[in-house]
Amino acid sequence: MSVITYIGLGSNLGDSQQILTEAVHKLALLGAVKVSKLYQSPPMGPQDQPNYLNAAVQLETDLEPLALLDELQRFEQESGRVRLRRWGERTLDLDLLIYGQQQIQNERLTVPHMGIMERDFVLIPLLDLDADLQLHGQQIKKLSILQQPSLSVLNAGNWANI
Ligand code: PH2
Ligand code: MG
Ligand code: MG
Repeated sequence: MSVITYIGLGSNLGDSQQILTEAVHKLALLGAVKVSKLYQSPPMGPQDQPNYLNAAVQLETDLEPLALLDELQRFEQESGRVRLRRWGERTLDLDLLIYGQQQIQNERLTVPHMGIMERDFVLIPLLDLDADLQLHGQQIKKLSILQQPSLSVLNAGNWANI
């Protein structure tokens, strides 16, 4: 049975738009996808790193959570993933944000993804995909962090050509 999942995408090394486009095409092999706008956002964490490109994908898939995580990690590796330091620059980051209504906590995975509620570069792309999305019993669109967003829209169209 298929489940609605949400994946967060980020990149700030290499040709980030190309890298995120390829990631969306790979995600589309796992099920039906819907893609958010493409955003540019200032780095959270060390400030001596480039701005990020961020987006989110809604993926309807039959994969179980850990099988989906395996695929995401494979796609990160295939992109030539480089990750230099915690919160630091990386070629491709694919985070499993939401998996249906499930709460998951094990050594490999915490879902909903931790830190999600404090990150406008995650929340705003999610709202593109579902304006009424709820997290931890709260309407995302009502969160106060969204009143002063730090990110900007880079491409509001079909940037991933999907
Ligand atoms: N990801 C990080 C660290 N900092 N900052 C922004 N703006 N966007 C990200 O995706 C991001 C970050 C590590 O995953
Ligand atoms: Mg991340
Ligand atoms: Mg990650």
